[in-house]
Amino acid sequence: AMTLSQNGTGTGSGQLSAIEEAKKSAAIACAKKHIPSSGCRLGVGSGSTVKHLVDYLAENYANGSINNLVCVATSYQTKRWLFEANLPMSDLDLTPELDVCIDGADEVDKEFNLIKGGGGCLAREKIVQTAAKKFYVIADYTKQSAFLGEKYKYVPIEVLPFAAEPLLRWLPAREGGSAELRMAARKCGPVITDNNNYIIDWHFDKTTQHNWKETQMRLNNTPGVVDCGLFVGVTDGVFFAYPDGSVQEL
Ligand code: ABF
Repeated sequence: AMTLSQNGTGTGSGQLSAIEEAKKSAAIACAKKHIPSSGCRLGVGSGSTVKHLVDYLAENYANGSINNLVCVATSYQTKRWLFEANLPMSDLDLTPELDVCIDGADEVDKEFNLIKGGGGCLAREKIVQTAAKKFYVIADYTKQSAFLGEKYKYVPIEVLPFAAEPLLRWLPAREGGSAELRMAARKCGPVITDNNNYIIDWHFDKTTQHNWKETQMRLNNTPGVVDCGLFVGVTDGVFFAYPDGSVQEL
């Protein structure tokens, strides 16, 4: 476990909020444990928690404590961060096998099943995760739950634009709940993913029990669905960080 200062609650004067401190300590604890100091082919996830991982890598690559590193990004944003941090990058064409992948999540249950894609990245994340021998999740305490859906309300689904309208009808008709096309922040049009697709947020029925493994298989078997934000049975370990600065590796 790691300890951080307890006063990281202000957002002004360069201080991180408690939640950002937690994200940062989860990222650092995971990196220290699972990124070898030399020769790692690393899948780098997406989102604000992963940004702290990129900062840690930047510092430790620049000072030589990590060397022979090669990073494969799971999103355009992560690619930009890696580029700006002067970190060596590859892609799955050149580096189709990765040693480790580290990513964030929106919700993590007791069995390490995940809901991802709240930030719009999920299909590339699942490809990079599958290409890696080991997959670790970094998260702050707000993401920890007993079962998927305890806190999070929907499953993001990346879909081909051609199939969006029928899928908005098929999904709730078959799976219950309701489905919504995710719109861009200022609502002039749909969110466009890194793969030029749309996202449908499927708001599942919270009163019924879901077998997420089977749901994932059904969703991914539906014409027009590229992938969904359910990551079931693929996580090797989770690093949760708490407001008191401690990190728990599960
Ligand atoms: C991406 O970023 C998504 O799959 C997941 O929804 C999200 C987690 O982001 P954050 O760390 O900002 O909460 O990995």
